[in-house]
Amino acid sequence: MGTIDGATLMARSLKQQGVDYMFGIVGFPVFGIAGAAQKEGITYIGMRNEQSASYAAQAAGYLTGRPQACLVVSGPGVIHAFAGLANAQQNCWPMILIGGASPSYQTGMGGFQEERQVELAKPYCKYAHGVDSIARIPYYVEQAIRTSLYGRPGAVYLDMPDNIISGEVDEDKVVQAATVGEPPRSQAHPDDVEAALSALESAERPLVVVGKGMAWSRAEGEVREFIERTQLPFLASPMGKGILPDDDPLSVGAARSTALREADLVFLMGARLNWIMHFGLPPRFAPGVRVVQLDISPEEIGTNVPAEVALLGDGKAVAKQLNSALDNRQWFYPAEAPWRGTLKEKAEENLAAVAPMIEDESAPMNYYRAYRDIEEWLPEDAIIIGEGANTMDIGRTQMPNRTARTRLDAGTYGTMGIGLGFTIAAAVVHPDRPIVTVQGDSAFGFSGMELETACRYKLPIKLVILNNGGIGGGIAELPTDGPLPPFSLTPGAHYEGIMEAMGGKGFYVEDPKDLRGALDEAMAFDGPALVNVRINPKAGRKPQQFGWLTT
Ligand SMILES: Cc1ncc(C[n+]2csc(CCOP(=O)(O)OP(=O)(O)O)c2C)c(N)n1
Ligand SMILES: [Mg+2]
Repeated sequence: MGTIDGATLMARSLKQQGVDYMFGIVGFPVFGIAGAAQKEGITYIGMRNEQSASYAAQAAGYLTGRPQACLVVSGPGVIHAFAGLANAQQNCWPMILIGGASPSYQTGMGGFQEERQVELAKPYCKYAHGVDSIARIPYYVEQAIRTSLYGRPGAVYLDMPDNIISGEVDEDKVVQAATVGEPPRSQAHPDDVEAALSALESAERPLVVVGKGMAWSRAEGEVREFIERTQLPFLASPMGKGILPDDDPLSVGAARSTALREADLVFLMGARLNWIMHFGLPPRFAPGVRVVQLDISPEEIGTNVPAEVALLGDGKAVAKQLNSALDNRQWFYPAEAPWRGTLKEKAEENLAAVAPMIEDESAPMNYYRAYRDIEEWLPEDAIIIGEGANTMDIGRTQMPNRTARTRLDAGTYGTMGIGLGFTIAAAVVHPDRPIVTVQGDSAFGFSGMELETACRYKLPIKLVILNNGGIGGGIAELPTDGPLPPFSLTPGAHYEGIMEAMGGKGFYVEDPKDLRGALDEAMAFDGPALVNVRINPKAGRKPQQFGWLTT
């Protein structure tokens, strides 16, 4: 038997554990790992910034159902990638970050790009470890992947010193590891399943909140059956969109605030009562709202509002239990319940409130007018990435999702910068599907240079920038004197020129009548395309009863 080097062993171990994609930036000391990964059949995508690489790895993890890898150099490379670790952790998405490290025999000497990486990674992930032996690489990879995937998914970190990467070991000394199987699917206690259904039956104004936990557990079939059978009104969380189609008649997305505020019982299906759901507290929820909570993580149960019934377990398995238990009940929420009328009325009122903006043909256009064309243009099976403030929030309501895991956005952490990383990951994982990204002009700036990556790999992504010349609100033109407002960005900046310069196709639109044509041309183009749309700097969301962070 011969010898094997650490880089090859790392790549082989990752492949064994179902890692098919690696996003990263090479340099000292990780060159060898990227090359070895390609030899082992892992698709390697070289990015332009580690933040984007780390965002790409977690989106690929969410989309494939297995942790995917991010590979970065020591010191600053690892520090940049922490952005992705933290984001993955908050989103409960799996990923494995592999950081190069200074040789272990130089620890503490002030080595090139030396940093206390394991220590610093710890708060942002489920598991962080230094690899201290070449022979045990498969062991560490198995432990990291299993930890990332099992229970509530999250980020993990492995630290790979230079001497471990480039060192060699006799093949017969390698400590082999088992392949991590699919996560075991835990079930809720049958008494709790019955109690949950009884609670729902007893509610006057029930509301189901469908979160991305159900998307992660691939529970779309079971959730659809549950809603069909119970006829309960439901609301999707931002990335829970598509588990049921947004245009399902039982969706109350168009009456979100009323649904949350007036429900007497909320059934959380893989959704959390964090800031996105206004903590489950007044004034956004009724005081004393009853909560039935399905979650994979015991620590999540009761967060901010005590749960009347806890369904602790895997989303898909528990939804199946609920459906089986319904066989003995023959119950569904009645069609004539007044609650349905309240929600329908409010939804119609909200739709009427935005109708004039949707129809407004003035230039530069408002967000709703822009989204009218975007929505009509969006292919049915597109994966949609949204990023920005107004751009993302309005896009959430104006761009429908009809299948699970077709919406990726700034998520639980509210991170600007995920845009191109998520887009590239979606395009790499789903080469068969249209990938459409709608970003604000500020959001685009955080990861814009990844356009080069998209062009280099010939990924036919379609980017739309809603360009209002600023963060949240914009400016119409740069002031000739006085300080620039802190939120300002260059009005009418020609971001489409960056796409052209990298080899893609760019379009600039000022008048709403030109938008659809540009979108169609972008879609027809066989490669990456960007449509830069001038938006009225004063445009915003429809008037809201509560600010977006009102608790
Ligand atoms: C990493 C990070 N930095 C800063 C912010 C603060 N922030 C929230 S939204 C946003 C950009 C909003 O502007 P834009 O993308 O142009 O969308 P618009 O609302 O103008 O349509 C920023 C900078 C953030 N959420 N994340
Ligand atoms: Mg903007």
